[in-house]
Amino acid sequence: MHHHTQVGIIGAGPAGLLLSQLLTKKGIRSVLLENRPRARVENRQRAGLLEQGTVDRLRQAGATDRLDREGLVHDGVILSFNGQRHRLDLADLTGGSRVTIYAQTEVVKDLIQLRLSESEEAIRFEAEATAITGLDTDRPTIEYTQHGESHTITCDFVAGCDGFHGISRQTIPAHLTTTYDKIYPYCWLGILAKIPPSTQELIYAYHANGFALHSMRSPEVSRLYVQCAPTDTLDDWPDERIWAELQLRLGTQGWTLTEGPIFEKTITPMRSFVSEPMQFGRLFLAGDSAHIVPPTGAKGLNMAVADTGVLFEGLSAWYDSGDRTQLDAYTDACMRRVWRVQEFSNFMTEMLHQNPDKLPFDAHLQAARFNALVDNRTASQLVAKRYVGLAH
Ligand code: FAS
Ligand code: PHB
Repeated sequence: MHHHTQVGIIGAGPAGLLLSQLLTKKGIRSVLLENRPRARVENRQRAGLLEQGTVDRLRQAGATDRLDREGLVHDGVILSFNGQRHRLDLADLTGGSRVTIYAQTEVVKDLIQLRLSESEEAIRFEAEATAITGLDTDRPTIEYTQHGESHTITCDFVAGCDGFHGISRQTIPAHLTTTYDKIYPYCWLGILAKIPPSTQELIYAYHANGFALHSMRSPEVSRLYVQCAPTDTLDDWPDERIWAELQLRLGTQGWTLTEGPIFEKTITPMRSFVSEPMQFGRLFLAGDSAHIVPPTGAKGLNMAVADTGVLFEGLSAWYDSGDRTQLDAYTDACMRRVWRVQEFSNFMTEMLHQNPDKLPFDAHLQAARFNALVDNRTASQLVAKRYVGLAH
């Protein structure tokens, strides 16, 4: 079957869904192709922290009703170094900015609900984009398969929101692409546990045994992470070991972590990746299709939303007046922020994790970086502004 639309979007993650919703509110038609079933997309455990800019974009899309009711707004964050805790008062240090804890799964569910309530045809699930052609023309084509049948969509523009493993980035000719890749020698084991959080705010912990993070999803569900080896599997981490390491790494005088039933466990590799340019002809990449950051800085989802905002503004200008200036400058408009966020995510990651290859010198550097951050208000202000998404 053939279909024509204005913007063909590949990938129903946060980037693709938000772009589709923003375009629809602007009266610009789009079709969104997603190769996984709806349930799989809605239940994929990933990010949890939203910057104010992300909340603002979701509000512009009309997707914040539940977020306003259920999101947990945080004024501060706790950094722990071998059990010594230091609270960064985000609101004080940034002149009033905060972050919101609201799981990516819930953002995705809200956007899917919105899109399908407006049109059953808005999202095609189990529809895998297999090729993008005609990008050097004004009518590119997306080929896709769904339930064993082949289809095509022609459009004015293609938004490649298909994540790190999608086809969009691969469609840009290799000789025009430069990639930058850094793989860290450790991973995160993430769990969801049916227990009330043992802390009101997130705790990022440096410990000789390795990094740990205490986050949450609701007053009843805690989200926790421990650094593990890249060779580890879930079999290496029975519940008893997870709780023992979390107690040790997050622990401080007079505080214990509440333990309880773990109902989700995943191991996530840690990687920094950038692919330039983020566009080719009428194809524009947004989110993980163009870049990956280690989750220590809580930036992956927020960067995807920031790209989407830039792309939406550029498409709006083109449809309003035929002005292509913003679209032509899309990569440049995104890249400055992408590299600053890469630097922040790398800084937080290397300051807080145990690198198996590190020298005693490196351990002193980590301590010095941590102390410089917490002892100096100006340094604390800069880290706080970058954490909430102000200084990018
Ligand atoms: P996504 O990867 O979310 O979405 C891409 C979509 O495209 C997917 O649904 C995929 O199925 C679909 N797709 C791919 N190829 C396709 C094709 N050919 N045709 C059709 N559809 C196709 N970020 C944080 O800030 N904090 C975290 O704690 C955190 N944890 C993470 C854990 C894991 C395991 C992973 C992989 C990422 C994590 N991230 C985290 C980063 C994550 O949140 C991403 O930044 C975010 O999902 C990016 O959103 P999108 O760019 O929309 O890409
Ligand atoms: C989460 O809640 O999943 C989360 C929060 C902050 C991070 C990473 C993950 O830096």
